[in-house]
Amino acid sequence: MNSQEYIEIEDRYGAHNYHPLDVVISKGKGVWVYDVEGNKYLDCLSAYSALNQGHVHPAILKAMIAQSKKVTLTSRAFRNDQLPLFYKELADMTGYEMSIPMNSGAEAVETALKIARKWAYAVKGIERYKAEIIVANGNFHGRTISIISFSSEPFYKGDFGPFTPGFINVNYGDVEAIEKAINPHTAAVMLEPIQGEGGVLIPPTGYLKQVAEICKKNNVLFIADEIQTGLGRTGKLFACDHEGVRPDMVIIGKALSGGFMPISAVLADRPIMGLLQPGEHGSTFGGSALAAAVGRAALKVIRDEHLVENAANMGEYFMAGLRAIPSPHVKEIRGKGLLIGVELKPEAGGARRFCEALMKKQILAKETHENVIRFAPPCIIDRKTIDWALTRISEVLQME
Ligand code: IF1
Repeated sequence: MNSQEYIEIEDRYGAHNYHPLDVVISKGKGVWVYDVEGNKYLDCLSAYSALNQGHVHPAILKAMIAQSKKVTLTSRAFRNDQLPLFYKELADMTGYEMSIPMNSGAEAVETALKIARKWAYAVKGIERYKAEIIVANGNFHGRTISIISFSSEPFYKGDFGPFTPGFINVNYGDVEAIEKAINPHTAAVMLEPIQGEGGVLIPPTGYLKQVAEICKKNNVLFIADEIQTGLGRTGKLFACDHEGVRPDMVIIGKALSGGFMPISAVLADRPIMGLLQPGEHGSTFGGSALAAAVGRAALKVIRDEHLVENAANMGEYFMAGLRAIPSPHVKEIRGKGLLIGVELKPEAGGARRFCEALMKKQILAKETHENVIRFAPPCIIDRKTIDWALTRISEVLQME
C-alpha cells in the first residue's frame, strides 16, 4: 500500500482528533524516520520529546525483547524483580528518595495532584476538600477531565465540562500573581519550567527560583511538570536545574521509555511520597516488569551516551545556526538545549505552511500555536546532521 491508501483508511476509521502531516512512517532509526515509499526524514519533533534517545535505540530494544521473553506484567498485587531496580536507579539519577510509576504523562500529573491534596489534608492541615492548587495560564499537562479543567485553552476544554474544582489560574512568568493567589487553602503550585505547547515559552530568569522560594515560605508544595522538558531535553537533567531549583515533586514521562511504551513517574522525597497508603492509588500496567526494564534501559542510555551534555552542546550549535539565517519571516528564536521554538511574524502566514515545506525537504517539525515552529530533534543528534538540517531550514525560512 502507498501513503495515500494508508491515509484514506486512517481518515475513514480513526477519530479525527489530529491533523497530522501526511507522512506515513514505517521505520525509525536514531534521528531518522522512513515513510512507506522509502523516503528518509530527519525527526525534529522526537514525539514531543519522548525520543530523546532516538528511534528504536538498540540498547532499549534489547532490554525490551529480553524482558518480554521472561515476564511482562505481574500487576502490583505481586512483586517483580525489575521494579525495585528501576526505583533505585531513578533515585540515584535524580536525587529523589522515592517514586511512583504510572503510564501516560496525564496519569502521572493526576497522581501528583492527588498526592498534593493528600499532603494538604494530612500534613498542612487544610480543611477537608478545600485544598487549592495554583497553575499557569497557557499550561499543557494532559487531556483528562481534571487536567483540562484548569486549561486556559478553550479548544482543549470548551466542550467537555463539567469541570473539577480546586484550581486557580495565574499568568505564567508572573511571580507576584502567585504570591497574591496563595492563601491558607493553597496546597501546591504546579508549573512547566518551559511551556512547550504554550509555544516554547521560557519564563523570565529567576522565575522558577522565586516561585520555589515563595512556596517554601508559605508551606506550599512546588510541583514541576518535566514530562516534556526533563531527562536531558533542555541540556540539564531537569529544566529546573538551570535555576538550581529542586521542586517538592517532579513529574516525568515521555523519554522515560525512549519512545517504546508509555512510562511515567512522580518523584518526591519520603515525607511526601510516603503519605500514600496501600490501595489509595495504583495502575494495572504502571511499574510492570516490562516497563521497569525498559525504563531502566532508557535511563542508562541517557547516562552512558551523555545525552544531557549533548543536548546542551548541540542545542547551542543549532540555535546559533538558526539565528544566522537571514529570514524575513522570523520574529524570535528561543530555546534551551534541544527544545527550540522559532516564532514567525504574524504576517508570515502561519507555521503550518513552513512545516509542510520542511517536510518536502525531508525535515519533520510541528507547529505549535499558530506561529511557532518547534525544533526538538533526538538528543543524540550530531553537528553534521544539524548542518544538513540548517541548509534546508534556511531555504524554507527564506521562501516567499
Ligand atoms: C497530545 C502538546 C507537547 C506535556 C506536559 C503532560 C503531558 C504532556 C508538559 C501529557 C503531553 C503532548 C501530548 C500530545 C501533544 C503533546 C504536546 F503540544 F500538546 F502540548 F508535547 F507539546 N505534561 N504532551 O507536554 O502527557 O498523557 O500525553 O503522556 O496530547 O496531543 P501524555
